[in-house]
This record gives sequence, structure tokens and C-alpha cells, in this order.
Amino acid sequence: MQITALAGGVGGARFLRGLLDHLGPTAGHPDPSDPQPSPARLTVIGNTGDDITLYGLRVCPDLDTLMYTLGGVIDEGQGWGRAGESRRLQDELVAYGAQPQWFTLGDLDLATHVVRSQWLGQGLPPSEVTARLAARWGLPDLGVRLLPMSDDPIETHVVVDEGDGPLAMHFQEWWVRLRAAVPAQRFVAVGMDRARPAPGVLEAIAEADVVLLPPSNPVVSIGVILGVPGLREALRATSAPVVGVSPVVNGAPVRGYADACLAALDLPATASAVAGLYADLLDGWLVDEADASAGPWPDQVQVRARPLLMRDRTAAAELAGATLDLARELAPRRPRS
Ligand code: FO1
Repeated sequence: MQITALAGGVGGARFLRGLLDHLGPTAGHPDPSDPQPSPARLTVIGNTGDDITLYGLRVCPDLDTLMYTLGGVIDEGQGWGRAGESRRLQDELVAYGAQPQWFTLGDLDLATHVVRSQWLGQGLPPSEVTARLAARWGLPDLGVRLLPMSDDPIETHVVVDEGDGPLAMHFQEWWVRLRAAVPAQRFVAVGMDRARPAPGVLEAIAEADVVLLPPSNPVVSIGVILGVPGLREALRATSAPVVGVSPVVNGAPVRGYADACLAALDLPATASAVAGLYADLLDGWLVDEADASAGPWPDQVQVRARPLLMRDRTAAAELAGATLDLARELAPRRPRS
């Protein structure tokens, strides 16, 4: 079974790790003399709108969170960054007064950004750089192919008004420095109009048996991925069922500030409002048991209620299994174009 998933950072990564736990080990290397592992069973299309250049280095938080989580080296407590991290380099930067100081980069994590920036500087496209980085953490051996949504630079900016009129800032400044406490008026994906899907993205959607929307932020993660020209159309046209998991439980995001992002679209933080954002492409929708009777749901979407909180890896694997069960029930689906 070929699975394709669209994913943001922590919630998406934990769900997908649960999916791999549920699926069990890959067939491994069918031919021991061939260094190539089996073909990917899971293609993850990651959000790159959160990407930022700091100290001259390209940082890709969502791709790295996916890579570190699936590769088993994530800082579990934070949900992002490397386990066993130290901060010596950042302490030096602070001592020099280098800016910004509101974004923490650990020493081990910095190596990823240094090598990524070096390879990008040598002219490799982001999709090739991502594949090289992911290979170090064994993702191909897990049957996982990690793709950026686009090789073109796209950065999410947030327009706020702190009293002096509209001001645009990078998404990370709003999310990390301001903790989304200043209301966002709107989000602008800078570069989106000229962007194309990265190589392999449209094929992974067209050739999938199942497409999953894990519990990621519907506006600044999944919403930004869906904004890449051609991607939404590909999801409407695929014959694979598209099944999503609500990132909102009982009126609050499971993690992060999805409520502040939905408010910028004049939407409440409800599983129903999030489903509405995907209405043109969604076939199945998993909501928490607390939201079982909290529609309305988009026409033709099959809704199932399950415990959605991924308290541990077992819970995440059970949730992923329930998502696949619903997808199997709905396959094959008629394209929605
Ligand atoms: N999130 C924070 O709240 N504070 C940080 O200092 C921070 C640093 C950071 C460094 C690397 C990385 O890959 C992620 C990092 N994150 C940090 C998480 C990230 O900013 C956001 O959670 C995501 O971009 C939203 O999906």
C-alpha cells in the first residue's frame, strides 16, 4: 500500500511515527547485494512555509521535526530539536549580541542547518538536500520518502497590528517570539504565486492508495501546503481516499496556536470548521469522541469518533490504524474534480 501524507511539525510527526509503528518493519532489503532499500511505502510532503534564514543558515523546522521524530532523535519533551542537545554556539552568539535571540538553535541541530546551507549553496535543490539529510537518519530504510512541498522558496508571513498600523513579520517571529498572542490579521505565503510542487509531489498524490492529513495546523501547515499551485487539484483528482485527523479537540487545538490561526480566517477552533477547510477534497474525517455530535460536517465526508489524544506511541499507532481502517472502508473513491 502506498501512503502519501501532508504534514506540518510536531502533531504530524508523532502521528506518522505512530503510523510506522502500526505498519511494522519494512520488508527491508529484498536483495542483500543491492544497497537500495525497498521502495518507499510512505511519502511525506512537508510544509516549508515555516522555513527561515538565521545567521546565514537555512532552517526548515517542520522538515527537521519530521526527520528527527521518524529517525528517533527528537527531543520528546519539546517536540522539536535534537535529544541531548547543548547550547554552546548559541551562548556565544548571544555574547556577541547577534540577533535574533528569541529562536533557540542547539549545537547538534545547527550541524543540520550548516550542511543544508552548504548543499543549497552548491546548487542542490531543497528536495535533494532533504533526501540527503533524511538518509542519515535512516528514513529510506523505514520505507519513508520525505519531500518538501516545493523546491521554490515560500515563507509564511503574518500581518498584525500592534497599534501603529499593519506590520508584516516572519511566521516564526509571531509564533515563537509573540507566542501568537498578538492577533493575526492575515497570513501571506510569500513566493507562493511562482512556486511549483517539488519533484515527486504530484505523482505521490496521483499514485497513492491512501492520502492522509495528520493532525497538523490547518492554516499555517496543511493550509500552506494546499496553497502550492496544482496540489489541491491533485488531491481532488486522485482516486485514493483522502482521510484527515482533526487537530482540534473539544474547541481547543491539541498543540500550538491553531485557534489563533483559525481566528484570522474568522473561523472558530472546532473540528467542524477545520473539516470545512478541506471540504472539496476530504472523504473521511476522524474527530475526538468529545466532538462526535459537534457537526455540521461537509457533505459526503464520513466522520468517525475516536480518542485523538496521542498520549504515547501506542495511542498514536492506534489512531493511525483507525485512520487506515477508515481509508480502506472508503476506497476506491471517485475523483472530486
Ligand atoms: N519553537 C519555539 O517555541 N522556540 C524555539 O526557540 C524554537 C526553535 C526551533 C529550532 C529548530 C526547529 O526545527 C524548531 C524550533 N522551534 C522552536 C519549533 C518551531 O518554531 C515551530 O514549532 C514550528 O515551526 C511550528 O510548526
